[in-house]
Amino acid sequence: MSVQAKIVAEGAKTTNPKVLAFVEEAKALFKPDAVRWCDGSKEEYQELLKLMVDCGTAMWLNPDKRGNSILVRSDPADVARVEDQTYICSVKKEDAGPTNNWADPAEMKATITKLYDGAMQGRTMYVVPYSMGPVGSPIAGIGVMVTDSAYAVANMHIMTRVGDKVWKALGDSEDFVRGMHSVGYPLPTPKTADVPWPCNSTKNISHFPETREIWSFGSGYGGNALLGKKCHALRIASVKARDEGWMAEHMLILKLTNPKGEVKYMAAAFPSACGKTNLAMLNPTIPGWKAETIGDDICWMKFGEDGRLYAINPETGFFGVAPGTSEASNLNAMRALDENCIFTNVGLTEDEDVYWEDMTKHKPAHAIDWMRRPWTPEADRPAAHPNARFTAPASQCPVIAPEWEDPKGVPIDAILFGGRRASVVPLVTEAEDWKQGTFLGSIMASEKTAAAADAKGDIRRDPMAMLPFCGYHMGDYFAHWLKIGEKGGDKLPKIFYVNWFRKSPEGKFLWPGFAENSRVLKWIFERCDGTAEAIDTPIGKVPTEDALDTDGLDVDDSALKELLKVDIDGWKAELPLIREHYATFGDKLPQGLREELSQLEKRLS
Ligand code: GTP
Ligand code: SPV
Ligand code: MN
Repeated sequence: MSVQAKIVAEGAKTTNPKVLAFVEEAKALFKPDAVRWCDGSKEEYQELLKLMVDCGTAMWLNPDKRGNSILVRSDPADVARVEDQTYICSVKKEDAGPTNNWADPAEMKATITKLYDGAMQGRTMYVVPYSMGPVGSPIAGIGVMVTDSAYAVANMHIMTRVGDKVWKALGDSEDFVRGMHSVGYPLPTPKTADVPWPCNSTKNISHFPETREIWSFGSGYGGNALLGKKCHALRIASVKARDEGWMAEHMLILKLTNPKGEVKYMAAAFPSACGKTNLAMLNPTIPGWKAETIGDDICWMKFGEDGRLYAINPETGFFGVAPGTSEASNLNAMRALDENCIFTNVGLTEDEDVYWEDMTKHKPAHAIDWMRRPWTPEADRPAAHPNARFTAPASQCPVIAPEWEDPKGVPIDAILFGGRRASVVPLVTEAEDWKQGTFLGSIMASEKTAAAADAKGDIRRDPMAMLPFCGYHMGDYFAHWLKIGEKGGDKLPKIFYVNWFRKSPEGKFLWPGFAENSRVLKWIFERCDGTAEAIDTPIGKVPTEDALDTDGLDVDDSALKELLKVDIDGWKAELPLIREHYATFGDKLPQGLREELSQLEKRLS
């Protein structure tokens, strides 16, 4: 028996017939050596870490530097989400839309069934009951995941609420997402050697939105394998949200308190690796203002009895981008990383601590890079993979808001959209209303990042930061946004478009970003109260030069002018690109957005 199969099998922890049938089906397919029903306990988590260390998947970090934390190095070919091998298998092709890879559900299941056949031989199949959101919250949702990856289970322990309380909350209900995951590296005989990071060169991340199922194969990494995260909380949940009249979005949630003690809650959608974790944890640079974290990646919102949108963070941890995280850029994230963390694909220092690019002022003289090779600062390659990640319990964040687990959620006052745009898009713009805000979200674009396994660099449209995560036709998704707008009326959050990434002709960022983004948040806060000044422009309202608090800010006047400037020619040049983008949605593009585009055209001419 392999080391993986040494964890003792136990009996089922629920009598829910749908769950039992699902686990039996998975067992028959995967043919694992053992089945382990996970209880979500601390002991179980420690057992998983130890198992990973014993198998060579992980190593303990120096306990004096990173208590109870491990370093995991993945296969170099398994370091990010695989968007080209991610599918939405709706019954009708048009329901997946032009932004998703589509496959017929029956055909795809036949294909994956072949891959799944015996895929867990020599391994343990873990059964993981989890809740996205506080257990029992009216906004939360339940999933059951089976997997052969101890790494995935340990991460799910940090990222979601796993345990017997989930079976209790589920009862005999059928309302849960069924997730199957295998790394696709069976150990058919006791002699077959395992590898530190088992995975398969064939990868397939398939979603069946109508039946609320996820079938994932071949990858152990992040969004491909932690099924509660992007697969469930966004792709499947976005479909469920459309069906039931709520919203599942790729947004951070933060609480902002002004010097008078007044509070506003903001949600912000930025594409992957574009600053959600950083904004969610910022320390404002303006005296008297306080920011606290509710969530850093995903936001589920439902209408409350008062007609406002209430949001929860469905997760309990941060699966954050490591490179660039430092005490200077994000002190609160660094403090959350002091202990009880999983580090993936970062560098290792001589004293067995972690290292990644821009983590410390001084680079270590020697390290081991994420591919286990000796590394020095002179090396022409980074110590950490650009998409290296930390998994940290949200409760360890020093500025986590006391209400972050409130089952009611928090009422959202403002929604921010943003992306990496070197030109054209100003520092901040306020939409006239929800409809124009939806328009701005729908035309969002960003430079590509390392969070997806393809080329970096050029610009791609990423509506509402949901391009890789919307589980249905993007045109229908826009229509759903407009429908929410009609339902919510004047109780809805105000919508803003921000851009921290505008550059000078020499290619330098014009805006210092990070903690200084609090100045923009302050303006947004005051716009929600109707106090701060704004001027109307063809693309929406922008701050007057005095309205943006720049006391003590180290940005020269010409840069500020450039940041707030509405570049009419730039926007005019953008129009044909927006039309091209819109054309891809065919007649599913809502009339309301067509109207917004033609109004923008008129205002610009
Ligand atoms: P996902 O976890 O992939 O969804 O990413 P995220 O949106 O949470 O991005 P994150 O906050 O981890 O930021 C990714 C990178 O963007 C970091 O390495 C930072 O260097 C950079 N970044 C974040 N905020 C700012 C900012 O205000 N200005 C600039 N210039 N860079 C920023
Ligand atoms: C993202 O890519 O948006 C992430 C990381 O937050 S992953 O979990 O891989 O999706
Ligand atoms: Mn994300």
